[in-house]
Amino acid sequence: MTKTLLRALAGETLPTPPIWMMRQAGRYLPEYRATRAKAGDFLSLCYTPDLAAEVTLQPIRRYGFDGAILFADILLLPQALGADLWFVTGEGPRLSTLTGPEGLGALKGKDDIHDHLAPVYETVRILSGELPADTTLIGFAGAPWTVATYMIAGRGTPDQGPAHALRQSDPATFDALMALITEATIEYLSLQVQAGAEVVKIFDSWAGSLKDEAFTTYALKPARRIVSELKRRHPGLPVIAFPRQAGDAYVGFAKATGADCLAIDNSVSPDWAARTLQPDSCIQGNLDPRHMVTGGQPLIDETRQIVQALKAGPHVFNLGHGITPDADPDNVQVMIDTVRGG
Ligand code: 1CP
Repeated sequence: MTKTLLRALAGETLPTPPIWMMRQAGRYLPEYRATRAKAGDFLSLCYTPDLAAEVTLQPIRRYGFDGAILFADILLLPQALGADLWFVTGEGPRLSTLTGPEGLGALKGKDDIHDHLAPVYETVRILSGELPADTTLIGFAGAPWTVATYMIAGRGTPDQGPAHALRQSDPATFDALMALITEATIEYLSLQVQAGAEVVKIFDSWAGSLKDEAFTTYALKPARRIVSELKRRHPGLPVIAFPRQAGDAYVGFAKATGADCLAIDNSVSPDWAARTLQPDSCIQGNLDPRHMVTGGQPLIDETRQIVQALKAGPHVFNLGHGITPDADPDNVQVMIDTVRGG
């Protein structure tokens, strides 16, 4: 196995960690903005395989990242299940809201999503033929809880209030929605793998608002179900789990779910992660994305500190969350040079 990202995910400790970056295809890159303008809008970009493949490749050409993440969005799956989805410029995604059993009953079944998602699988196929031989192709989906928060509220929410309210007021509807998303996610990721994705990542961006038992029920258990079924269907498939802002609940998460790699956000210290989490799995992370905006010596110092802290075990260098549109593309190069050159 020559691909460094696959080696790290298989548990190998490498002299230099492989690197990729969440939202590496995005608005901070002028070439992304140009292709997005050509597509017209964000969803057309996601559903036009040639253009989605093009923006996936842009950061690989510019920086030579070790991983390429499929360009798509976690909200395409709810749309394939029948939710309305649109993006409001300058504000973000909007969906129809799901408030009770009628909304749930109107959704499609887990196996009825593939016609809608066919362009995504086509993007994966194009990429698997076009990526450099040493670049690993990463597929992804949102975790059920995070996807449910958007389907219920119809938008991003600071505290996931509507989803918490529904799980308390109508647990039957909420649990059935979680089960549908979980099973549809398995089908979706499985077809990404068949199309050529070599790794899959499960983004639970809002896992941090689940505590104790709720975390176990709505973050850990669905991840365990998805990982075990995917590995049953695709033996040896590496999985990265990202229960963002999980804090103490990061401990044991990789073991309990079967994930090969735990992605951590930048609220936890890499030294703590090395001691507490890395004995169980590869660790991905966790530079504060603000450094991509501010740059300078603090960027170099913190990058070195993370590499140093995690160098005794398997590590994939990444940010703790997505790079933001106001980032300076030159700072990304500084980060990469620091990781690779010391
Ligand atoms: O061009 C634009 O205006 C769109 C900005 C953008 C981009 C570049 C959105 C809208 N989605 C994406 C692509 C995307 N989204 C990728 C592609 C690959 C890459 O990383 O390069 C991935 C993996 C995602 C995942 C995603 N979408 C997540 C999980 C990760 C995270 O950031 O926490 C979430 C929560 C979303 C929903 C979403 N899509 C877009 C926005 C602005 C949001 C967040 C909305 C909100 O909560 O208000």
